[in-house]
Amino acid sequence: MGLLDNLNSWHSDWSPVRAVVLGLGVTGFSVADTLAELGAKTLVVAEKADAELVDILDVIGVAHLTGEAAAGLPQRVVAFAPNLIVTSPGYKPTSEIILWAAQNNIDVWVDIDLAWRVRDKNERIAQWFTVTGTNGKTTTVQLLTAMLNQAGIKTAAGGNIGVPMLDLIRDPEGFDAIVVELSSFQLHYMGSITPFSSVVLNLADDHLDWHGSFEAYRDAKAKVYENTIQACVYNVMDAATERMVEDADVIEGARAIGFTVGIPARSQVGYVEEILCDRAFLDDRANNAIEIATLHDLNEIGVLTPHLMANVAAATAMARSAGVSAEAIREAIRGFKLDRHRIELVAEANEIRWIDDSKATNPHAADASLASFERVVWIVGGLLKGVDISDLVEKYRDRLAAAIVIGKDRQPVLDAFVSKAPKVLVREIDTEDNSQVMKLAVAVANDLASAGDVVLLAPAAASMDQFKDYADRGGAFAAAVKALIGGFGG
Ligand code: UMA
Repeated sequence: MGLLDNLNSWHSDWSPVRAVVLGLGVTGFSVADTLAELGAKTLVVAEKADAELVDILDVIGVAHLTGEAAAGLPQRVVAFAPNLIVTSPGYKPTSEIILWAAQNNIDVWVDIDLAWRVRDKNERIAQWFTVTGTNGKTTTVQLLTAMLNQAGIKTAAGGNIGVPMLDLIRDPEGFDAIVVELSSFQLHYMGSITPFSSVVLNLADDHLDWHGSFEAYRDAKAKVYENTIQACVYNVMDAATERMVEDADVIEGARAIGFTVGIPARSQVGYVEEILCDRAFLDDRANNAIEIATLHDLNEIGVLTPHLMANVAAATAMARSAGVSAEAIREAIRGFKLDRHRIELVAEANEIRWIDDSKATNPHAADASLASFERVVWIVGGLLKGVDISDLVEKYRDRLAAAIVIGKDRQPVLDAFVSKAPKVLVREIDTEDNSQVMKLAVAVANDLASAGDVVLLAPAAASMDQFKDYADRGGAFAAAVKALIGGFGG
């Protein structure tokens, strides 16, 4: 057995560990801080690093290498002779240090692996509920967290949602449950953990440039089901997720539970007309179902769309696997509000609805959004991350009143319209001034939209080419809409 195999507890002896930590964002900092506390020898390597975090590393006595010196495979890393590398999720598998680690049989972990091993820091050891998928992760994680808390199970949300897992593990009070949002990047590097219940919400192209291929992306996502104890929750409407469950090695007794926006079969959670029903977690599931909530309750959350219904059903299946009552789930749904920039109605005037779905950063998310409306003036484009948008353009061409193309590299999007939807009216926003992009796009949309249309910002692309992030992009849209037509009823 190697050194690392014995390191399964916060209370293990971590002093023989010589760890290189890659990256100094939220993940890298939480890892370096934890390793320092555990007594491991640590060297942080990050090209871009926040000066404030570097100062803290100096205070806690952690060595670091930043800027140019951190590029490629620094000699200092080789000389440090690490027996462990803990990478931030953003590092590509083709990064020089990662490749070097593989050649030299040095284990590469991500923060999730370290968090799993030291989860016994507190006497209160949380059960982990893992959530991944191309879209809907954050909403589902938040819903499930609310449902578990409503049932009196002290729960926090962590992982890709923005709170590093090691921060939760080191919380002085601890938690009964942690809902862990896992990105495909984290899953790619992640070793073995034992989640209580797990879910893959859906699977579509995203981050293909990072993973190298769709298969590699899918295989990363599928890891979320491995070693599940209680329930592997899959999407009945997405056969790929069911196949992942079939292929997974789970703990004996773990059940496969489906969720759907249609009528649930046995061992599924879904909808019978207006009612969210559980046909999985009751004895007489052959003949019966438990009523959980109504569409009226869901309507309280935000604009009622099929993917909101799917996310609620998935969270419900996960909560029911932990024995949460129908009442607690219903209360949690009634009290829940969607985050901003997720199919958010920002204004309605002259029978035109203006909807901000800036969070739709890939075609799959935009697909769910476009499917929700009859006739759309679509604001689309941005950083495509190696994903082809033409299928989406073809699928919705009959619903599009017009398309307004933003982004620095508009050509692939324009080409998709030429080849797949030549009849759709397309306008290009061509400006070097990023502060003008949304103003111009909204002005054009206002000219092209007619009564009954939805003007939909669902770019199917990341935002960083013209905006700080998706929130900034959505904010710019809402501000431009309000400046032009006023808020509701303007
Ligand atoms: N760095 C390099 N070289 C690289 C890559 C990164 O030097 O090739 C350095 C940067 O200079 C910086 C650090 O690494 O010092 C940043 O690391 P990171 O990009 O892994 O980001 P973190 O700040 O640690 O945040 C990560 C997630 N980011 C990514 O996966 C890109 C956050 O998800 C997550 O919330 C956080 O960990 C806590 O778990 C963000 C995200 O965009 C929201 N996720 C993607 C998505 O949801 O689609 C996967």
